[in-house]
Amino acid sequence: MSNHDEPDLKPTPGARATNLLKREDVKRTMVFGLIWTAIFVVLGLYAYPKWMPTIMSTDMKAMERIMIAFTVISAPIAGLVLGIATQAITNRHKGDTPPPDGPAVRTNGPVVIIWSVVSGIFCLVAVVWGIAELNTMANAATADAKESIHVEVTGSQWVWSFKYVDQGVESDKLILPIDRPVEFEVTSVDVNHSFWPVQLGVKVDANRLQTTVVHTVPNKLGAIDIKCAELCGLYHAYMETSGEVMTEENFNNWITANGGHKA
Ligand SMILES: [Cu+2]
Repeated sequence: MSNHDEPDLKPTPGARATNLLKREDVKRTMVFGLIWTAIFVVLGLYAYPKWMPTIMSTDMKAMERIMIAFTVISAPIAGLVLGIATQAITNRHKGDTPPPDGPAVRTNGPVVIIWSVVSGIFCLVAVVWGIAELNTMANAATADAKESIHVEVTGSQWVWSFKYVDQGVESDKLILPIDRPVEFEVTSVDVNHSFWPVQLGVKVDANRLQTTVVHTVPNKLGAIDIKCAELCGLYHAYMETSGEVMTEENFNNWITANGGHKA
């Protein structure tokens, strides 16, 4: 459809990007995207901390920080996807003939470069943050190794059991003294499970013939929920038990009441 005066040149990628931003539907998509982004940022900063389980260890505090930060970081991505969806839903084509497709975004150099670089940076942040956090936890475990309580945790379809090696007590409840490091040595007698004392902010696989170790320090009195975080069969969802973080004195009383001895 070119006329004699204007040569029919393809627009450059830069011009295509600028033209894209001038389109009415693109502007609306961006406004919707910004609104969704703002909603997720508010959710991450204010709602998540309220919805999270009680924080009963520094590990759980670190988990909260990560969840909040990752929610805020990924808010623009969710915003973009939901922005496009909202625009599509609120601006449906009416009539019989569908309009022709626009040019594919994958051939738009600047857009492809921006989104590759931005998602690359997001992934790098996630990886580096994760490694740093793991390192912090490993260092704490090493530093606390001598004074830790050792609890052997065994998963089986579909119950948890806890053995206090040094105290000579076995229990189906996880009882821990406050402010004392604990080392969980986790295994399974059948299929793979995952040991998850929710409020302590740690989670580790429970595998047959293997012992996986995880360390934490409970720093708040109260109830703990213990769940299985690995689909392990029919009653996986019911593989729960309760626990409690109590004072050192109450813990020792509980140990002796169950036939154990102070270690
Ligand atoms: Cu399970």
